Amino acid sequence: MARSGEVFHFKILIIGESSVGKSSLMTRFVDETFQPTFVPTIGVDFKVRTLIIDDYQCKVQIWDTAGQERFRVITTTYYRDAAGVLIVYDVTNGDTFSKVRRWTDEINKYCDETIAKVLVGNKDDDDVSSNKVVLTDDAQQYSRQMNLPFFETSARDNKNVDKAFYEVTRLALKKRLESRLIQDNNKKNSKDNLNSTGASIRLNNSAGGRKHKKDKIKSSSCCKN
Ligand SMILES: Nc1nc2c(ncn2[C@@H]2O[C@H](COP(=O)(O)OP(=O)(O)O)[C@@H](O)[C@H]2O)c(=O)[nH]1
Ligand SMILES: [Mg+2]
Repeated sequence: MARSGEVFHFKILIIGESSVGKSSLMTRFVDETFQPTFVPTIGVDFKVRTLIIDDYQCKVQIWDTAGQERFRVITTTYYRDAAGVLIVYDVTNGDTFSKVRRWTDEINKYCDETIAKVLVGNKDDDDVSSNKVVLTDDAQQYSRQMNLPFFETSARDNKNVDKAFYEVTRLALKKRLESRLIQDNNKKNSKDNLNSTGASIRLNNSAGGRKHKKDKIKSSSCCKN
């Protein structure tokens, strides 16, 4: 049962180079399906899934690009009011990893600086071995430098997909609750109020809510900082 009946709404974005699997991650997470053939994304689209995180009910709108990333003309509407973002690269394509920095800069330009971010290396399939060119260690090192939680996923094999989405939502929820706490305290102007650095919300890490039938969560390839 969700706390207080309140529903928290979050807009979560998926960005990264074309063909890294952004649409596939969204479809895997929301519809539990995977489309092996390339279907170009047409029109800005979002899908909704409700998550329960530490008893808070979170309605997550997951936005997928309309394929504009190919032309680097993602509209500001896409970024507006986003609470979280998955920055995705393809572990079998080094060029997509080298563009992660550029996508991070893009987010910093258009989004609030408090936006929750996670780094996702997709196509880390069960049989990826020799095709994998972006090594886990290198991506992990980068994610530490950038202070980003990091997940290696496979939309095809349903590996760590739930974990990545839950983590970005958990971080967004934490930020929402903290800013609310600060606002409440400012309003009350109480003596023992918490200041912006002192306010802190603790949320459990465990993923709750609807369990997907085939979700395989491999913690070994999830590397949170
Ligand atoms: N092997 C493998 N292929 C994937 C995976 N995720 C997506 N793909 C394939 O990669 C291609 C591009 O995926 P898509 O989701 O359209 O990428 P987008 O352009 O970033 O939205 C499609 O052919 C997908 O079937 C994955 O985890 N493993
Ligand atoms: Mg797409």
